[in-house]
Amino acid sequence: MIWFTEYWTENVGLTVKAHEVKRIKSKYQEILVLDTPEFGKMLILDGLVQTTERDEFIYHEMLAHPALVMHPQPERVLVIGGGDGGTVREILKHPSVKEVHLCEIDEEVIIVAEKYFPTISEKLRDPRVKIFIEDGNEFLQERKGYYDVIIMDSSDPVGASEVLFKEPFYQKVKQSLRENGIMVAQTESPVLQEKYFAGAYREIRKVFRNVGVYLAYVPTYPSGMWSFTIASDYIDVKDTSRNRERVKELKTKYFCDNIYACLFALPQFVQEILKKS
Ligand code: SPD
Repeated sequence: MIWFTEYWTENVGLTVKAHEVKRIKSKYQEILVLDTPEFGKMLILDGLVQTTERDEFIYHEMLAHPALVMHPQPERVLVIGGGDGGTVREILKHPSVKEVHLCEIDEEVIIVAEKYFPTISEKLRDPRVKIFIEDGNEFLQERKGYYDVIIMDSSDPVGASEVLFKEPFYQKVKQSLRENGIMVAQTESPVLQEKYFAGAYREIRKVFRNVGVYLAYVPTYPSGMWSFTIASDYIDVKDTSRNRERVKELKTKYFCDNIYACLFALPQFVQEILKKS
């Protein structure tokens, strides 16, 4: 057994007692798989928890479903990052989806996910899924006006992922959407990463006409309070009276019609951060 700590700031972190299952150095990062009593297996990239068997459904459902429900008929979906496959699994619960492209820079993440996280990666080989091992920023150059929904399932905005939180990248995302297109991104914790959270919101607002922020509780992410930012030029993404009947048809464990109905109910302090950003 070892003790592993993810440092959320210089002063606080998440510490778990675990068996080390696998540790490898890929071309891009250190990939660590731990097995823990409370959270099951955990996938950790460069010291940062990406997903755990116990709470992954919360993040993946909340990242994928709101945008897919709001879109009138999502057929072509792109995931940038998300090599563990959890977001792809959720996307495929929407019967209108015909094609999912997954653009993951690090093939080793997919290999590790398929070996150690079968319940998360189970849909990666579905015939509707095409995997591209590429840099998301470069991948979008070639995909003008193609997607109905683009989902940024990136890691935190440090190192290679930093560019995925900036205006030029969101411009490319916008150009890659077709009419009625919607994008959604994971945008960090308003409690412990206010700078990144507010920064992402500011950059997305420079590019898209309609922008909304919503939250979910993800126990193994910094502070537990996690944010998602959804945006579209065509669709009023804050109108959660849209397509509510489709929510009831989804088999989910966290996302549900009540959560959808008040998706944009934000605590006062989060509203204040957004107002001043
Ligand atoms: N601090 C953790 C942020 C991780 C966001 N991406 C996770 C990828 C899981 N599919």
